[in-house]
Amino acid sequence: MISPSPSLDLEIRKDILLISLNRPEKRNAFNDDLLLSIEKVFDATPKNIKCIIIKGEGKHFSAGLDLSELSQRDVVQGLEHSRMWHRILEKIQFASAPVVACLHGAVVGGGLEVAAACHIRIAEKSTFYALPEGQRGIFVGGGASVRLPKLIGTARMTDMMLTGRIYSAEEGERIGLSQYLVEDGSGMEKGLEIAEKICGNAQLTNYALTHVLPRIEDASHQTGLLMESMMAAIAQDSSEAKQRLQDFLEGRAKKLGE
Ligand code: 1HE
Repeated sequence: MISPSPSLDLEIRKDILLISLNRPEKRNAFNDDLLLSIEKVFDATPKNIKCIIIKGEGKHFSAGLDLSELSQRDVVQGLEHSRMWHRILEKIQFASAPVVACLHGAVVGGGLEVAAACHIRIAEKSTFYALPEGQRGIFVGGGASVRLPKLIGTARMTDMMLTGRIYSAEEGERIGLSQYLVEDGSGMEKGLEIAEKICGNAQLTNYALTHVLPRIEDASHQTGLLMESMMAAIAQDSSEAKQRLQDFLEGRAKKLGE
């Protein structure tokens, strides 16, 4: 797969697609070129890819929105720009394969919004999280007000923006910003380990987790339960599920945690 921009490095390792934000001189701040390039990659992800990893080159994952592109926009352009972020981050959240974010250094503003659209977040100890929008006199525009409260609660997001509070990697793991906390320099190793596990799952299970579970979360209690039953029935009817259950019953399945 050829990268649409020098600001984005792509590498395919077997069935894993590695995406590197490559604008370290601007701390991987998202200008429109970088964001639209990400969209092109998610629109054209090869069918054989079973997991996607996103990471940042240099000392930081991302400094968020490229503020140099912000100042000249009027209201309509601002609305369209935020909706563009929504469109593209939806493509990350509802990608054809689960997305793992390997985080380090700054994960701030739009960088945190991109991370929140991913399914698994692995944070190296250097990671820190902030929403400087509050201090810059603006508001989040890349979906944080919908995705972040689901991870950390509305009260914590409100505090981050009202006070400029910065969460460390350790705190971030405790409150739910990342699922994993690893030593500096070992994020990619952990990312690949997690990606291998994801690749080993039945495709339909991964689909249920990344496409159906978030819809169930947004549905009413009763609708969610019905959606769960329907997904469960579809999943158990697949030939892959039947084979996996057979393998377990005949002692061929891996033990839990293997
Ligand atoms: C940038 C950006 C950026 C760095 N847009 N150019 N995000 C922020 O408010 C965070 C702003 N950035 C920072 O607080 C810091 O850069 C960091 C803590 C992330 C890193 O610090 P440091 O000391 O390593 O780097 P630096 O010296 O601050 O920046 C290096 C260069 O990157 C410098 O440019 P240069 O030409 O002077 O070398 C910076 O101007 C540039 N740079 N961050 C543009 N964000 C969908 S809405 C989302 C809304 C938001 O994301 S708002 C939050 C924006």
